[in-house]
Amino acid sequence: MAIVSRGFRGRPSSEDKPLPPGQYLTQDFPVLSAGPTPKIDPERWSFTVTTETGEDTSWSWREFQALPMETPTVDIHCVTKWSKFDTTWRGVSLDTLLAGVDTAADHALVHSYGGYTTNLPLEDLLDGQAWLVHSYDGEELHPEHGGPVRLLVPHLYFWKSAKWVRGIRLLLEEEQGFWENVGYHDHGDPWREQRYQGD
Ligand SMILES: Nc1nc2c(c(=O)[nH]1)N[C@H]1C(S)=C(S)[C@@H](COP(=O)(O)O)O[C@H]1N2
Ligand SMILES: [Mo]
Repeated sequence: MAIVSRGFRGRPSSEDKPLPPGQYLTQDFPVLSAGPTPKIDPERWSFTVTTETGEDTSWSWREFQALPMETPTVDIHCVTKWSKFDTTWRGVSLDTLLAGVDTAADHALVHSYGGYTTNLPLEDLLDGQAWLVHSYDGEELHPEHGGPVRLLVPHLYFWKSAKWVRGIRLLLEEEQGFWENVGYHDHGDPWREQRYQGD
């Protein structure tokens, strides 16, 4: 029944949601990587949060897998103008990872295996807005999409969602990442179309 009435309306109801300015909707899942896909053995994978005082908190693969998991369904928006609705992921909330971390920082610089970095305000990683995800659409995250683990910050342009994530540095003063350093925005809110520095 739902399919018949949806058919009469001509398109699935999810496409009635607004898109951020300048974006178009895509059904496929483009791969955008600034370099080669690194090979990462989960046995040797770890994730480390480093505070502004140099205090490290690390999780091995096994420790990460034992954390409480969530299954967010979210819309994603790439600065190259594609958006994808209702993507489903599985992973650990940054609230869980940062709960025991003592910091006065306002900024975060995310680091990936392979050398990619991206910066964002620390508050954009908190309050149910960001996850470290290991699955996409019910399957293990494919290496080209950031497996074994990527950051997911869907309310910001997708370049902030670092693939092959290995750690986050918490900073009192902002340090720019790979794209921000060549002119992309430090915050990157798609609804405010913050594509480039100065937007
Ligand atoms: N480590 C790493 N993470 C990255 C990138 C990258 O080049 N390296 N590209 C970013 C950009 S610009 C986008 S749009 C998304 C693309 O993710 P996808 O390839 O899974 O679509 O990853 C982001 N995370
Ligand atoms: Mo992107």
